[in-house]
Amino acid sequence: MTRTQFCFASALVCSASALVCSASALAVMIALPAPAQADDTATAALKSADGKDVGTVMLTAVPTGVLLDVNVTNLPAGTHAFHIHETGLCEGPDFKSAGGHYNPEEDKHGLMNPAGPHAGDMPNIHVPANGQLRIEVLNQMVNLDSLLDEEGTAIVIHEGPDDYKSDPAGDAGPRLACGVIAK
Ligand SMILES: [Cu+2]
Ligand SMILES: [Zn+2]
Repeated sequence: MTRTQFCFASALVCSASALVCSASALAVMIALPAPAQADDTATAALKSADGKDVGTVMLTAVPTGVLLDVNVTNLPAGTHAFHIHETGLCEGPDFKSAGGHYNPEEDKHGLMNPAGPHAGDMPNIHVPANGQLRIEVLNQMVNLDSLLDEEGTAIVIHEGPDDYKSDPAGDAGPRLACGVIAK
């Protein structure tokens, strides 16, 4: 749409042939600065079971997968499983609506499972006593376009740690926080 609109705009001023018009529209687009919300990023706003804001995850498409910039606040101290789940729906308080782990290849669960892992399996996060943590995680098993498909996907943080081997969910306990991955 944007390109078409540019084409009309420059057609008004240049009154040249359609071919020249397309060429100048392209030149205008190249000269524009990148938009604030680029096509290669997404965000998940994390909410706790009682609906409080507990942080954000910024996702950026990179050549080998997706880089997640995780910024959590007000979470209980300790080691928590950190996953991408298969459905973009976070209904508290149990967040079961987010479904199982994101697993398009139909593998078994666990970073240490010879028959795994799920694409949505990621290392545990370790939240310090003040409840705040910022870390960056590279997931090379996913790409951003697939995470944003029709069903969507969600980031889920669990009460306990992922043991990296118990199928289907690492024995990580209840879901503490959830955030839909969205543009
Ligand atoms: Cu999970
Ligand atoms: Zn898993």
